[in-house]
Amino acid sequence: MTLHFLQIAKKLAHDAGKMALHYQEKGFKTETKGAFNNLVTEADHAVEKLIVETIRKNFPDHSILTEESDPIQGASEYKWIIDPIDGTTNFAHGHPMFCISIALIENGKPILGVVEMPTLNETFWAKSGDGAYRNRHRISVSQKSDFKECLLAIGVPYDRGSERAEKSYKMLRGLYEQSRGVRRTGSAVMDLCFVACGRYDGYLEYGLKPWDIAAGKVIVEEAGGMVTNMDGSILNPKEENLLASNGLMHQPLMDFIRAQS
Ligand code: LIP
Repeated sequence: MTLHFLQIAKKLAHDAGKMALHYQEKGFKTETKGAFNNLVTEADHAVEKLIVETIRKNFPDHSILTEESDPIQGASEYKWIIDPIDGTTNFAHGHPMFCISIALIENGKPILGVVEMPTLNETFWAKSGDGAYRNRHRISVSQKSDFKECLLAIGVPYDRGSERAEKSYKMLRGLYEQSRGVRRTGSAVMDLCFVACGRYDGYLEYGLKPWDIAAGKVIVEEAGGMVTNMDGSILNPKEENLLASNGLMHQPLMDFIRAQS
């Protein structure tokens, strides 16, 4: 059954990626959601409509949670968690770092994740118990275990000036001072996929939403990495303060985070 779900999710993510690229070519309207820097575009809505309608047609009794619309409650044990365009600010500026994220949860447990990166021609995907892949190639996290060997990533929440934003700026400096470098991709989902394939050795961010986390979490864990709360406790989709790593860097990063607070 999960293979069938995976095939539908991969085709849907690919079609959604093509739609997003089409909007980048033809142009689109952009609005703000509350804060001046929290954007949503016409493309976010159109891609979401395509994904929701396709899931409803194939699985009318499944639940759906998406970033830009109200949740849909179904009778079955399955729930899809969708970020139609993750990295919307990048997308709105014509920057190539954005992706489409589709995850499936069965009785509260993530069972598959598909992430389409149309500008990179890369599809990251994983089915629980079967490993993680980038296109046709099996991927795994890095084996780095020392900050001095690491390339890390950090995200900064939209609410500038908040306590968690201040903590993020402080951590950015602290990580920079002891690692090979720190990247701010602007897409939590891409940061997670880059940990899964060893491009990054660790990533942390406050204030994420379930759609920023669900698919990337399955992919990192199936690639041999870890995704938890910043204190190492189990991360459930409602919680927002995320630490992801290759596993070997989890304790050093948790110690670093604790030392910052
Ligand atoms: C974004 C995340 C990013 C985070 C932004 C926002 P969006 O998601 O991918 O990591 O820093 O605050 O949550 O809004 O592009 O889907």
